[in-house]
Amino acid sequence: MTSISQNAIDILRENDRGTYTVPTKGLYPFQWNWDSCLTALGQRHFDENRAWTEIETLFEHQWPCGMVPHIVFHQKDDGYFPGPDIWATDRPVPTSGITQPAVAGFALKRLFDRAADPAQVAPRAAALLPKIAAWHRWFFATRDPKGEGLVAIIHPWESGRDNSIDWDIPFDRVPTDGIAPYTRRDTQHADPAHRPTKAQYDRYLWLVEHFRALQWDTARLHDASPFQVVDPGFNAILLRACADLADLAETLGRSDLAAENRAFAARGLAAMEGLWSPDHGQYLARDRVTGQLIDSASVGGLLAAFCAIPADRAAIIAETIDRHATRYRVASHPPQDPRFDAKRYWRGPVWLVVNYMIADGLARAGQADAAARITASSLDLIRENGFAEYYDPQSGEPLGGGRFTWTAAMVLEFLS
Ligand code: 9YW
Repeated sequence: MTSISQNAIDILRENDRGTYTVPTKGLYPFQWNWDSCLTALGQRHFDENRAWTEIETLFEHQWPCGMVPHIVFHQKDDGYFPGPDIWATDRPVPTSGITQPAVAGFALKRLFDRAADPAQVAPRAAALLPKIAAWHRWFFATRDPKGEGLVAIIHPWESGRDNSIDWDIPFDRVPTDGIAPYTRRDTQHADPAHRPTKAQYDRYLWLVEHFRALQWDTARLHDASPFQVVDPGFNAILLRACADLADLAETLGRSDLAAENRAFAARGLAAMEGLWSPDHGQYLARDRVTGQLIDSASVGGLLAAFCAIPADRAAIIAETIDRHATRYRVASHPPQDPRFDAKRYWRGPVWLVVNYMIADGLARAGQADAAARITASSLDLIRENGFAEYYDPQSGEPLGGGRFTWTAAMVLEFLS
């Protein structure tokens, strides 16, 4: 019998396109930002050199302003919508015009710390360091214009949790009039009942067309967007990346970048307190347009444990995960909420990448048992149901794309 680690390696090799890895064949034929950074963590277990290349390739497509786009369209492929013609960002190699969770700083530090020979990879780390620092600088300059310490996403796709219940209220404000007719491709690869709705796609597209009309001038898009949301999960990833990048910068003799990123992390952590909900026992997203916290206890507020939140908050998050009590943890939305939908993408299903980051954060915060329960549950899910894109948290049914890259990468991490 083939071991799950060998299966995971086979999937990572199968989806490898030489210098970048596709999330899965057919459904997602390009390079996605946070997928790649997490994929590198899996690749390091069998090919360290290849893992570094994955992140280096992504940063070759960083925009001059510092933004790292959420998709790099390396090759033509009509199997995905919206493709490069819709984005029309006018980049040498086409990319999308929005970003994704900034997990690169965390991934870089982990690759460096766990390298077989850190001295040998130090030059590669030193070359990536200022690029990641420029991305972080871009975030705070363009997505936190009032200096609150936390950044906003301006499109649900940026969160990586596309159709989360968190976005329902602010997303209602996005109009749909005037969008060009389009044909979705995701619903041709996967069950439409497990994907975002047409009403959501219309709004995704309206925002893309709106930003395109502003020539993708990233300095203007935040204020011009009717959708501005401060997501605790997205910010936790960025703040963890800032703290990790600061440590690495110190080690590599870049005390300027260390100081800058430490300051981002400290200010952001203080501001995270404003997102805490004692009633829900977790953090919540804030609608920046209205200033209101959004009453949606999704996994984004549990993912906050990935950054250095206070230990008592991490303990409460561990209890909240237990209280939601799905057979497979961690559901992207708790079944106790009537809006929960066990099979629809980010409105209920379990995603292994999120599990990995929550478990990592809880372990660091002294919640070793809670972290171990997430790891064990994640590996059960794979042994029983294979390497899917996401899973029903109650039945474990595999959903979305199959032979999925970042799921495979996380398995190698969970097993290590
Ligand atoms: C899309 C690739 C991406 C992930 C996102 C996930 C989904 C669909 O797939 O997005 O069309 O971009 O929501 O987090 O990066 O795996």
